[in-house]
Amino acid sequence: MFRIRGWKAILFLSIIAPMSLLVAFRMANVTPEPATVSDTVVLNAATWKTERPDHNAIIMDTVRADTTYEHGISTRQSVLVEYYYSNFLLDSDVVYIIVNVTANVETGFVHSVNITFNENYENSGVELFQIQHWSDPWSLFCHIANLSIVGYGDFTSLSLPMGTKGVKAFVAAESLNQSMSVHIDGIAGWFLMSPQWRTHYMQIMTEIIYYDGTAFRRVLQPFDLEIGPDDNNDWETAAEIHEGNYTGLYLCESDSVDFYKIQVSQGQRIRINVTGLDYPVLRFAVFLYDANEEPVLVSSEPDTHHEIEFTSGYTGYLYIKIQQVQFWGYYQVEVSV
Ligand SMILES: [Ca+2]
Ligand SMILES: [Ca+2]
Repeated sequence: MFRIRGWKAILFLSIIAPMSLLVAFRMANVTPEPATVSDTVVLNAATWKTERPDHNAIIMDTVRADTTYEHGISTRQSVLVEYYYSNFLLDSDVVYIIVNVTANVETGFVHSVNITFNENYENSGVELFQIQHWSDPWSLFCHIANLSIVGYGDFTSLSLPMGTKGVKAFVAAESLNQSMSVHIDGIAGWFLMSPQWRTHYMQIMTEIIYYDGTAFRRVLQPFDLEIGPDDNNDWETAAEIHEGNYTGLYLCESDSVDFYKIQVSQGQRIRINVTGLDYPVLRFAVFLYDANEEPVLVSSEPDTHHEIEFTSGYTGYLYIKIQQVQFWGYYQVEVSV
């Protein structure tokens, strides 16, 4: 099971060895726990969904959740889903994520910031990448301002081993000197530990506790992430789309067709842009069919981008088949009417 090769072994050992020394480490001089938190606000979940690739892929999707001075606090928060590594460490597919939290209060101070990673699939795990350096101002991989890390757990620190559902990792940070402005960002590796066909749901929850001058308050921001294979491989399962932009779509040898359908009216003009991302360079063809599965427009020359304009001669569903021809990778579909 512990099959680690080459430079990956160095990477892995550089993480796990120092971390075992730091389990349950707590810093002194931290702000005491608030006696009571008088109010909790749960902000709308920021959601992200993408097809699970079967090769290494650059994803680089930012899931943003910003609020501007709600209940005396302004937050800028994001989750950047960076890379997908297929069959990487521990023979697992790994998704690398950067969690980024900034909070400013109008009066009072920020008390603490907690970040929790939750998943109900028991075999997976989360590794807080180089957590021992998160408080280091010279770290390349994380940035922290006016906060000190007072606790953490993940599977490499053995405090949250794989094989249990629920919390996969957490970071607890408290503000230094009752700061009005704090920031933390760092990298987490999401070890899926599952076959490629499995869909995963991860919730990253950030919790900011602050004092607004009269009481302690709490603001929670969920980030709901989903990664799994598609199920739109034929006419019956075509995914319905509308005017707009669709991202996180993927084609490869083992998932060589994706079907979509869109409601059209007679005489309606539709523009469909299908664009492969820069890397890896997927080459594909696009076919439009009417509701009787008769082809109405074919853009069959394998390419990384197809721009199609179509005026419908009927009212009903228009079907779009995207066919992988060469290589693999993500693409996006933009529909304008
Ligand atoms: Ca697909
Ligand atoms: Ca498909």
